[in-house]
Amino acid sequence: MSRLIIVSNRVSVPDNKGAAAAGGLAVALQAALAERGGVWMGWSGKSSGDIEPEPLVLTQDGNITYALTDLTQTDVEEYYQGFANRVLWPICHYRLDLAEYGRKEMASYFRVNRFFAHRLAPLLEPDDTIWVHDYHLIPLAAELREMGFKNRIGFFLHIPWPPADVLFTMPVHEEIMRGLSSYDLLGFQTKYDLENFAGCLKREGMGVENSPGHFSAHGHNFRGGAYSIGIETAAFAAFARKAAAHSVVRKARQSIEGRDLIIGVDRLDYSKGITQRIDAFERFVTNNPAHQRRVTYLQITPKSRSEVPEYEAMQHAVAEQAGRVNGAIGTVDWVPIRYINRSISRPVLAGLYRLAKVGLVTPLRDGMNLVAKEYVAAQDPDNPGVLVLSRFAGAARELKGALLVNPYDVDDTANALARGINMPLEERRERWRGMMDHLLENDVSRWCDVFLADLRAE
Ligand code: ADQ
Repeated sequence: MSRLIIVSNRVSVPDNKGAAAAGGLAVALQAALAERGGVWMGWSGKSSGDIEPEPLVLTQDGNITYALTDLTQTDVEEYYQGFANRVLWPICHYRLDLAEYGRKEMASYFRVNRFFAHRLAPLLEPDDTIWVHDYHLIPLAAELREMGFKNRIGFFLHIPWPPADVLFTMPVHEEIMRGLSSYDLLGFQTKYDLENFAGCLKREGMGVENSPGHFSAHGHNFRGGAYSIGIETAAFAAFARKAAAHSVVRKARQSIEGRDLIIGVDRLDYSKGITQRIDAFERFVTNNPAHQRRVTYLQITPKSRSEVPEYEAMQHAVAEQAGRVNGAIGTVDWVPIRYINRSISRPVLAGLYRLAKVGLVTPLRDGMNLVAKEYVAAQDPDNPGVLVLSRFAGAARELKGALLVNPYDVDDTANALARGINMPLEERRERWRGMMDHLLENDVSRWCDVFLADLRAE
């Protein structure tokens, strides 16, 4: 079996905290690497200031080599915070209003991809299979092809892919499309993302779809498919079963004092619809006085990308909004919203999901959304909670037992909350069983195996 080379912006180098600390994706990719042997390369997360980064730092763990590089401060600002997070991220989440184009940032994006290709090249062998992850690294295959590499190279996009009218607002959309066309296999989260990609290719005659999922563009034939990412379902369910004994989960249970718990868990990001969700919770309580003082909404939101101004502003906006709602509808003995800005270990998170009667997952746009899947996996089969899920999350294509909502419609989400809180046990069990069976079968290891098998198939 040929070696596997994974390239992603950030790399999960194992630490002594083990699998409980690592997310499902890291665990699955490490397992795929261990099976085949190989390399995981990416950015260390560190800046080298204004001097050229030192050579790659290589760490060996069994048959896996972790290869990390620093980036100059200019590249951190222009490639990572700039083009990746202030152009591609908002565009792919349909937020044209937040995209900030700059020539320097665009140039840095392509320059850093060339830099990655040159740093990776000495580690490559002719029959290695290369799997590139996510929007930071779209041009990487084109750079490697330019250097003469003929390896099979696949790409998986973790975020949504927008339709042509949205993508084409980006000045370098042609170069981005050419970059994608240099891979052998493109993986998207859902068939809608794949359709959007095919539409972008056809719109200006950049390429053709010869048969479903088979494309020709820029002189290269390649395939595209929908590969919905999963979680480590069985392991996550096991965390949740054992979590009741955990002191943090015990304390959380005591503090709810018999109230119904609604849980939201998201990175702090404008795509996650947190402010609309708080509005919906307030509307739910106001419209359903019987639930006043009988429900707690726990929103767990670690800060992310605080160096990007939109995220910094959001941090203040959400905290202020939660405070305002608590002031408006709370009472001396009831704090309706608990808002926590910190990272929680996966076993504890699993236990908190299990305590919650409703999992409230309402992104305005999301590639997949793993929180929705984790919430389902963590439920007690005898007394499962209800998932309220945005129709604009990729997960909505799979989780048919969820109550689907339009997160822009505050009343819709508020009504679904009421329905979820009051849902009879029999219906909850039936909805949950179907989703859980699906998640057990389509877990993250399967996702990984299917993508790699397709990438290796000629
Ligand atoms: P994200 O946008 O980060 O991922 P998501 O899929 O929900 O979104 O994954 C978030 C992960 O972070 C989950 O595993 C969750 O448990 C964890 N997490 C969130 N808050 C946490 C907290 N307070 N403490 C600890 N862990 C926390 C991107 C795309 C998604 C896509 C994934 C995977 O934006 O659409 O589903 O990649 O492809």
